[in-house]
Amino acid sequence: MDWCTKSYEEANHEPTVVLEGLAGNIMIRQVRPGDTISLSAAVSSDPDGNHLFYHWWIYEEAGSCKEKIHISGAYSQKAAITIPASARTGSVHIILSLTDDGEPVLTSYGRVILNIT
Ligand SMILES: [Ca+2]
Repeated sequence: MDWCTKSYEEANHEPTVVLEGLAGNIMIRQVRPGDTISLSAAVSSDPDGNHLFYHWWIYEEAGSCKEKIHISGAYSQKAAITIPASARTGSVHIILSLTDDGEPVLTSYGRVILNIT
């Protein structure tokens, strides 16, 4: 609400999520069991020049793959996940929470949907 009462320069603005260099915050990829998938949000930015904090996490309720999946580099600009070789079908939804250190703190979200085929 600072946007309403303060000038642009005084208010904090939410970070801009950019996944894998694409202009967008949702990405859908086809993957195979055993694949290792690289995730990058390195070109994301903040209009105020704030420092950014990255957190990649799996939104288990949204996906249909029941295998346990580990994210390496979950708190980095770049992360990776490996699809278990035992996974035969289903989807994995990965959320990126991108949080700035402005006042107030603001978070933007990106989503990567992996369809296992
Ligand atoms: Ca900001």
